[in-house]
This record gives sequence, structure tokens and C-alpha cells, in this order.
Amino acid sequence: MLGRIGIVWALLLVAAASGPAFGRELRVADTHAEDYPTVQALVHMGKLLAERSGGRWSLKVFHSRQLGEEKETIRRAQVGAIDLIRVNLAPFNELVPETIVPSLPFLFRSVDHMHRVMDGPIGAEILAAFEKHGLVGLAYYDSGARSFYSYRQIRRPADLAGLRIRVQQSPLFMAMVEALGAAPVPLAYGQVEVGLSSGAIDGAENNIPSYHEAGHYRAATHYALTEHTMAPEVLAVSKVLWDTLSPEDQALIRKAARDSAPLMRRWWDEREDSARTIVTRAGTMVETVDKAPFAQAMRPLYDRFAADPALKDLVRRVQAVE
Ligand code: GTR
Repeated sequence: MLGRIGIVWALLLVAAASGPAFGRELRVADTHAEDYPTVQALVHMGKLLAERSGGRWSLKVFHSRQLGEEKETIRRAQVGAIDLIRVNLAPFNELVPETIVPSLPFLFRSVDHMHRVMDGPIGAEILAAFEKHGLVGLAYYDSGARSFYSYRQIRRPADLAGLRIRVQQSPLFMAMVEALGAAPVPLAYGQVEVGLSSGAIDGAENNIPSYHEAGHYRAATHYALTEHTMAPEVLAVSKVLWDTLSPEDQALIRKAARDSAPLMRRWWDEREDSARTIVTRAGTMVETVDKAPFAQAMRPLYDRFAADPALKDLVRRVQAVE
């Protein structure tokens, strides 16, 4: 089995290394299942790309972690073994420091505020920051707001004290959980369900569509609407591929990515509603909480993670967006 996987990777690398690209099927990785809005949006992007290039370019979407967990797909895209990746901003926090800002807790005042920031020049500036790290940021997809959940009810930070809470592989996310007095457990998405069902972890944090999709709701039946971060999803392309493309093809790919985002947003809103209905019917208690004590406990993270003057300025500019 391992041998076969090795051969597949070797073939992918050979394909990636084969000179200037005038058109081919591009491989894109997503951790989510086939019917998830991010994956559907990538399929839509592939259609746009094929139509607009007269069939020269197309996308093959490898969903459900077929090309690895998110951190692995980032590394593989950097070396050109995967062409495109759809990943949350959090796993980029160490590689691309600018991604820390839109991941900060309680930064955005609402989803609308997040859209206004990320659809505008600040969002573009953060996408441009990927280029120094072997990737080219193309577009953002929605990810709603992330909240904490556990088998225990969470009303205030003290309810999380001592609990082992899974977080994404990001020092900022680990610190968010520590700030609440809980013990962070950084794990890849694909390992969370078994962690919860085996009792190795006591809870996690995510948006409702992922909480539902990954089956976390079966073990963690209390979902507290802390909505502590709205870090969106990002779509990025390998710079190894990018540098072989003509400016026209670069523009084509960038535009197809951007044009897939509005439909994704609609599918996202529908999915938030349907996932919430399903988990509620299955017995989840979706509960509102007073967010103020959570925000207060996490406030020192701004000075710690956005201490750099450029990041501090970025935070200030995000907050100034009406
Ligand atoms: C989801 C996100 C994934 C991944 C996952 C996680 O909401 O769409 O890209 O980041 O969360 O928690 O690992």
C-alpha cells in the first residue's frame, strides 16, 4: 500500500516538473467530503476554467483528504506536487504571518464585516503575502464562525478549565485555548472524530458544517456559540506551476477562483442552516453564551501574536473598516 502511494507521488512530481504548462488537468486538494460547499465550489471553478479556456485547463478535485491532511497538502503544493489547495487560514499561521490577523479571536464584528475586509484591499494584501512562501493566494471561501463544543455544557471560560480541546495546528489557536484555562491538543482534522469518540480529547472548536460533517456532534453534544474566530478558507496555487503560466492563463485561473466564491457563499449559508437542523435533531444543544468573558480572556493574544508593527497596523486597519 505504502509503495503504491509512493509511486503515485513520484508520478505527480514528474508531471509537475515537466516544463511550461499550456493546459492540463490541475490537481486540487480539499480535506472535506464531496458534497461540502468548498468542494462543490472547486468543482464549479473547474467548470468555469474548462469553459473559458476552451478545454485547455480543467480541475481534478481530490476531496476527503485523498492527498493528505491540510499541513501536508500545503507542503506538497509548495514543491509543486499538488497544483492547488483549499485550506483554512489557521494552518498557514506559522508560514504566512499575515494570516494571523484574520484568524485573531473576536477581530471581525460580524460575518458582513469579515466579507467587507477580505473582499477589499486588505484581503488582497494578505493573499499577496503567500507569494514569498511558494504559493499564490487566489481567493477566499467562507467558513462562518468557529465555536467550542464538548460533551459538557460550556457557558463561561471556567467550564473549559482543564479540558483537552483539539485545535488546528497553529500556535495562535493553541494559545486561544490556553487563555481559557484548557489544554490545547493540536491535531489534523481527520483525527478529531476518533479523538472525541475515544475520550482522548474532551472537545474541539469549529463551525457547525464541519462539526456536523466530521461527526463530532455524536460525542460532543454541547455546542456553545462563542463564535471566537472567523478565519476564512483560502484557495492557493503552487508557485512552481504559476511561474510556468502565461500572464493570460494566470489571469484566467485567478478569475475562475474568484468567480467561484459568490456561489460558494450561497451554498455555505444553506449548509449552515441544514447542518444546524441535523445536529439539533440528533440531540445537540446549540447554546448562546455571553461572549464578553471569552473575548476578554483572549485579548492579550493580540499583543503576543500581532506584536510586529506591520501586523499591528493590519489589525488597526481591519478594525477601521466600517
Ligand atoms: C474546517 C475547515 C478545514 C479545516 C478544519 C479543521 O472548518 O474548513 O479547512 O481547517 O476546519 O478544523 O481542521
